[in-house]
Amino acid sequence: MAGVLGFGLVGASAATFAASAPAPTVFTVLVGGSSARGNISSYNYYPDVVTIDAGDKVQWVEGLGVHTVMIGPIGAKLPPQGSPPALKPAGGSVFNGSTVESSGIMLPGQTYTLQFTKPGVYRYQCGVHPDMVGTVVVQPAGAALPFTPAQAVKASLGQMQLDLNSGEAAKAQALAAVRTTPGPKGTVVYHVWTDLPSPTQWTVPLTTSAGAAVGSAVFSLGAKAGMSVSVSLTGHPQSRYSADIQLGASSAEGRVVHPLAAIKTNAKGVGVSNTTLAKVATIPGNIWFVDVKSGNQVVASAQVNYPQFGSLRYWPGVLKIQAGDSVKWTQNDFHEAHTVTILAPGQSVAQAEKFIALPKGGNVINGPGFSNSGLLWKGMSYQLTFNKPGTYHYLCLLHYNLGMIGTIVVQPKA
Ligand SMILES: [Cu+2]
Repeated sequence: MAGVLGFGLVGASAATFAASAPAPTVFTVLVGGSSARGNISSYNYYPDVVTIDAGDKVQWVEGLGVHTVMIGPIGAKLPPQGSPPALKPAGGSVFNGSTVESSGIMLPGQTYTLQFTKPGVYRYQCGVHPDMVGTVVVQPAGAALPFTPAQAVKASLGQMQLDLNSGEAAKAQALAAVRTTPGPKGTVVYHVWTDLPSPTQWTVPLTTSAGAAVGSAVFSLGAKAGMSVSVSLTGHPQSRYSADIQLGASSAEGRVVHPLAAIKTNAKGVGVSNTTLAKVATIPGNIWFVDVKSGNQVVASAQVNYPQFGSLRYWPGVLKIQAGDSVKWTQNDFHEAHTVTILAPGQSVAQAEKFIALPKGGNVINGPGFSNSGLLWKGMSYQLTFNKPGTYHYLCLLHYNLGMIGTIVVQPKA
């Protein structure tokens, strides 16, 4: 498996693990994932929760993306994603629970290792990508571990595949049809997606601590900011259960971020609650837990394993239109920003990069020339009308070197 992924996995073997050698055990966490063809990326740490003992080390191994690892004291505010301090290395090689440690930008194949000395549940995040988070659970030294390093790697590859499969499904949806709407005077507006949309609905199973399935929680994103959460439960008849969304690695850490409506069960023990949360625009993955309680006791919980993927591509990458038609690009993914940039004849990418954040050139193209959307974040659009036949190549100034390029072929009006 290590050969297929292209990097060596470092960690104690199962044999040395069982012998509890004095040397610290090293757990590997894979950073980001990529599909075999390279056009789907996943924004996650694998495994998303790694459980170690005080004195053990975690080694993060960067895949094909550009990410960081930032960790600090429980509850501490870390530098905002994308800010200069979030991208720079900080600290050393030991995390004692009270410092801020930061890998800085990790390029493909790079590693970053921290030794953890203080028990606790520590959440960490990427300094580049929103909602890319992971958790290290540090148990007291010598405590029994749920997984050996080898078992953790095996579980992590399964998690990565789930994210990438979700991305492949979104890609199939992106390619299923040419999306058009009528433009003025009999012209056509073609819709190109930049990146891929994440699912707008996601279901997670509710289980007891013993693993028994007792219901589910369904998250649905509305067209505008806002989310509805529906929790279904089978419990005791004619009972009342409270429910909430917590932040953390497990209900043990639990800080409630969103209370949910109580669940009242019927004579058969079945109940459903529906809650609308205003202004929640994404479904965070691996940060949220849903807990269902009877009195103060947690009777069921669910980890919200929402898939975190994207694609540094335009969909479709090549499009044929007629002179007078328009193309409207819409950015789908919240993990990244992109640009739609057409270079002028003889203009270099380096020259164009000076205008990366500035829209330039208006919305009509009458021939070769520079045009730039500026940075497109999730939900933002950019529209160009092509009046002159020709072949127009364009690129994303942030990701062109990773293959984010597109072509519009403008044919004479029929
Ligand atoms: Cu881009």
